[in-house]
Amino acid sequence: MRNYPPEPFRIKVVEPVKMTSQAEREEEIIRAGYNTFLIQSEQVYIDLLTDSGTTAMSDAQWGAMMQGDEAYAGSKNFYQLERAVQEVYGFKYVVPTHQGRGAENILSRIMIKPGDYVPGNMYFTTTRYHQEANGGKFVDVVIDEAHDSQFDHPFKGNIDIAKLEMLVAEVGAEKIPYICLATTVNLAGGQPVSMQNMREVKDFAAKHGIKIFQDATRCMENAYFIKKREPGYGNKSIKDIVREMMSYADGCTMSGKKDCLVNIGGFLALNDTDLYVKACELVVVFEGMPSYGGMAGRDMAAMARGIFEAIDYPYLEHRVEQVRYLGDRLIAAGIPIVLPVGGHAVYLDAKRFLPHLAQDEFPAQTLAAHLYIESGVRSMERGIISAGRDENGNHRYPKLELVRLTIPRRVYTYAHMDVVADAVIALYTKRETIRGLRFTYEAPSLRFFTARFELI
Ligand code: PLI
Repeated sequence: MRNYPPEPFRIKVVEPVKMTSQAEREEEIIRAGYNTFLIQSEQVYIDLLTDSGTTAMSDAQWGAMMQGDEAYAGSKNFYQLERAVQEVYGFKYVVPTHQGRGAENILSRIMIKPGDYVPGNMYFTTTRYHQEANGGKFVDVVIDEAHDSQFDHPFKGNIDIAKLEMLVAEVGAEKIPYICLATTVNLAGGQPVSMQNMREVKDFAAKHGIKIFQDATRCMENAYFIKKREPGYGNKSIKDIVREMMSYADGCTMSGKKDCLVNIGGFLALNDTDLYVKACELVVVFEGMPSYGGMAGRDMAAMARGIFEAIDYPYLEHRVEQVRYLGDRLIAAGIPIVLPVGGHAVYLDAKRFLPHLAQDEFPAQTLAAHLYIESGVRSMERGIISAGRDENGNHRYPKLELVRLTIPRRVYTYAHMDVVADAVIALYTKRETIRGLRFTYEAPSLRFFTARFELI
């Protein structure tokens, strides 16, 4: 009996993928230095590296691409995008950027002074990079449960208000330019934040004169969980839920490559006129004119359309439940994964999958490499390598040592999910034979993208 929502679309264009042999994959992973970021995409059968920019666009979005107005200034597609953001997110001003980190760069530069503290519900790599590059210190204020892979909590992305209170008592509210509230929390496993928590954070911030900026990268998936799990929201539309979520913030950064259903693009949205003026001064330096940021007119057209498709309930239900389907298959086979299953990915708990490896033998990096060898499925390390080094040059040791199986939007079928589940289960049966890795090359920042390894 089917217990999952079927695809609310039919397939008009197909992209053939290569089926490789295990010998070919062994050769490729050595060439890639055991880093799945460095594998050539043509050598991948099912690509679960990321859901970022890997979305299948709709026929309407491709149609909109043909109507790109590539004027250097004042493109009609900018106004379409601006109206879409105003209508769905509810913010007044929109600054387009080439992707999410472009918006993070601008926000961090206009808001953060050296010596400031930026609390957030768990770090994200690029977000923290920009906060720290501008002299800020990231402080994790997510609830403790988020760091426990086995703790089943409906809103595991929530902020712990007591941690915020402690930070204010310690450093003073004037040292906290804003709270960075991610919806959903990627590195906790795609875990949502409840509306109740957003309200509490807003009350707290208002009391202390602190602003709130959402990292709204996966806000639609967060809205889906609110609708499903939070009392009082079952009959509300996704759009109404998103509007309410955003009403508790002063603005947001957005990676359009996720919940705007496009392959490239992002934006910074704001309500404050002075901040908007400052953001426009910086966007011309780093991205482009305020009416295109880092995007072509056709990309803005596709994003304007994608914003509306992303709040369509059948799309969103299929998207999130497809992820849950994969998670349920792994849970049934006894595979250690992060609970509950999040909105965009299933996360394997590498510490429990490979308990014979110490964390500085890089269990998650190792597991991702072996899953590729086993099956041609590409995944991503989200553990000690992603966490990087601290100011003293030591590894940060995150509690969560995870491999992310990230499901692109509208790209794969349930049969693909079965292939992935079978591959993970097969690998689990021979887990004891797997050896750890050591670095042969490590970049000074965001090392996970380019690091190279060899077998210990
Ligand atoms: O990849 P960008 O620059 O468009 O967006 C950066 C970014 C910001 N916040 C969050 C929560 C993200 O997940 C994010 C990008 N995520 C990537 C690339 C990922 O693979 O998860």
